[in-house]
Order: sequence, then structure tokens, then C-alpha cells
Amino acid sequence: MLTVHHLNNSRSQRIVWLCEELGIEYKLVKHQRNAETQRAPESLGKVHVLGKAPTIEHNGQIIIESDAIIEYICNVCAGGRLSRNPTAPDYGQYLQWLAYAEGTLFPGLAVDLVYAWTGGGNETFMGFFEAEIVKNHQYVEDTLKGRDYLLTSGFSAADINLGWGLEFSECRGRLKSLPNARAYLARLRARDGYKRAIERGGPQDLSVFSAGVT
Ligand SMILES: N[C@@H](CCC(=O)N[C@@H](CS)C(=O)NCC(=O)O)C(=O)O
Repeated sequence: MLTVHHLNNSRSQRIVWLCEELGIEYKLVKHQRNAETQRAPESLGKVHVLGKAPTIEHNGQIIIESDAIIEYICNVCAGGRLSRNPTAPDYGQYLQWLAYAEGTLFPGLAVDLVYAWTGGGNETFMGFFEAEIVKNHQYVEDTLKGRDYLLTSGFSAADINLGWGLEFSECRGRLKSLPNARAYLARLRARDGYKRAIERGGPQDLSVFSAGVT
């Protein structure tokens, strides 16, 4: 049995969402953030030394990292559904977008959040990341023009990975001038799998990460 460790208001929402989209059986273990520090509780640190969400357990393995977990679940637990096979014409695009959410889009947003949490004060430092954040969000916006999902072959697990990333972008006030990204997010949230994930995983309130957003 697959076990999914889920932290409230976190990336592990992706994995609950993926499992619901795939319609697979899984055990959900919920962990609660410290309301002041937003850090994960000790219970998650007992599962894996890094104490991060998402973490999964399957067949005696403990696995962290959203991208790895997504590929693992699609291919090991769901016969490749929602992933793309290496023989698919858009396999490269699938891999790129799967990696992009965590590898490129999120790091700037994390800096943006910590900068706000810690009171800012170094415009040169933040200016470097600000340029990256703006450029990357524009890249997503341009890609989504005229498309329902990232890949023209249809919804994939890469949309789940980027989808949660964009929910975080939204709470950082980064989607205000990006209509394609906002429409895409609305499309993702309208999916039955997304709604079931919210029902099972619990409501998501990312406003705790909105520090400094006007
Ligand atoms: N790159 C990792 C990031 C994991 C991560 O930082 N997770 C956050 C939740 S959004 C976490 O566990 N935070 C709690 C803490 O650091 O104490 C992934 O994609 O899974």
C-alpha cells in the first residue's frame, strides 16, 4: 500500500491530487505545520531525516521530492498514466515541465517570501531574483496562450506539479497581470481530481505565505 505523508498548506497537496486523479488506493497521513514558524512537526522528521512534504512510503522505500514522487507513483502504481512514455513525441516537454516547477520557478518565489518574512533591506540582492521571477512567470504565461494544459497531448502530471507552483505564485501576488496563467489555474481547480484532493487532504490556505503582498 502506498502511504502519502501530507503537510497542511504545502506541496504535498500535489501528491494527494495526483492520487485522486489516478484513482489509486493510498493511505494518507496528515501532519500539521507549526502555526507560528510554518515548519513541519517532528512527526514528519520521524519519517525522513529532512522532515519535508511530500514524502511517500512504498514497498519498503521512503521517497522525497515532488518530481521523483510523481514519476514513481505514475509509473509504479498507475501503469504510466498521467506521465509520458519515452517514446511519446512530447516526452522531452513533459520532463521539462515536470522539473521546471521546483527547479526554476519556485526558488525565486522562496527567496521572495523569505525576503518579506525577514524585512527586506537589500534591494540589489532582491533585484537579482525579481528579474528571474518576472521572466519565468512571463514564460509560463506565453506558453499557456491558446492551450488548456502544458502539453498539447492533454492533461499530465506536469500540470499538477506546475499547478501547485502557480497556486504559490498567486499567493505571492505574481499572477495579477497574467490572464492565461489565472485561467489555467481555474481550469485545474475545476477538475474533479483537484476537488477530491481538497476534500481528502483538507482545505488549503496559502495566505500564510502572503507576507509583503499588497
Ligand atoms: N523540492 C522539494 C521541497 C520540499 C519542501 O520544501 N516542502 C515543504 C512544504 S511546501 C516543507 O516540508 N516545509 C516544512 C519545513 O521545511 O519544515 C519537493 O518538491 O518536494
